[in-house]
Amino acid sequence: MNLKEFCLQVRRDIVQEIGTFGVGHIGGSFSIVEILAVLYKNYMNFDPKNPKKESRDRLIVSKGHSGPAVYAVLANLGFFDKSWLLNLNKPGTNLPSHCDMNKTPGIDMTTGSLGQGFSCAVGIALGSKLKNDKAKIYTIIGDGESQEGQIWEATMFASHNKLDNLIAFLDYNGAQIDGKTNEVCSIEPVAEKWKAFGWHVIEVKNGNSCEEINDALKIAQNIKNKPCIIIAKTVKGYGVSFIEKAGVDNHSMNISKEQLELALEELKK
Ligand SMILES: Cc1ncc(C[n+]2csc(CCOP(=O)(O)OP(=O)(O)O)c2C)c(N)n1
Ligand SMILES: [Mg+2]
Repeated sequence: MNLKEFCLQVRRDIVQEIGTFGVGHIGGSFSIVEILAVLYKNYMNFDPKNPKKESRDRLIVSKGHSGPAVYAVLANLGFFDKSWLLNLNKPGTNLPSHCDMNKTPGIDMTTGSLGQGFSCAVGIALGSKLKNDKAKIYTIIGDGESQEGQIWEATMFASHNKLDNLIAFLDYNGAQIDGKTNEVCSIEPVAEKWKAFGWHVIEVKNGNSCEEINDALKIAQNIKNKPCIIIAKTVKGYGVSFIEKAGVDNHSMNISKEQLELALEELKK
């Protein structure tokens, strides 16, 4: 399966997860599909049969409400049976709405309280470096999440410690829970902010292009003495037209059985 087909499959699975439960964070799950696909397919060192393997690369999805996207990827890679996806968010499930490392094989950190996952990623990167481990630590934060003060404390700490084993993504989809990010509280000039905090910054014009994400990651692997952030302009809800068109209303959406069928039809190869 090539990357494009993999992304289509992942989006079909996300919409199935959320459509089966009836409601969920579809917008911010869809916006990071290409980032997840390129990371897991082209870069990360992991073993689905041994999810806690020593020295594995880690992914901390700090915007933990995008759990449904991560679960769809992990299921397709064989971390657990695909039937689990139909239990998203149900009582007793292994796949809660937000990422939980104690419930789901392949989840490296429990996240959902915005800002905290990124601090954990920085701590894990420092620990890994102190152990002389070769692992790379990847993390994804949101643009709304970037309004959290905790993000900037960790940003400063990461460059102070020269964490060149840490690669972050900013899922810059321009929207948060209650509106457009630049109307709620603009994070601009965001590239300059990260540079001023001592990070290497790579900007990706189309964060829903696997090629552009791959090119950025290729450069990021070889940055020495500083952590690296890939600022990826994405589209919230990318991949299904009625979800994308819902705009700021696609943060958490009800998906009816009819809408599920409509979305699956559009996501056919
Ligand atoms: C500390 C904290 N405050 C508020 C929330 C509620 N909340 C969940 S998602 C979200 C919006 C996040 O926006 P963004 O980071 O842009 O992510 P996206 O919705 O684009 O995926 C908010 C406010 C939370 N999870 N944690
Ligand atoms: Mg956002």
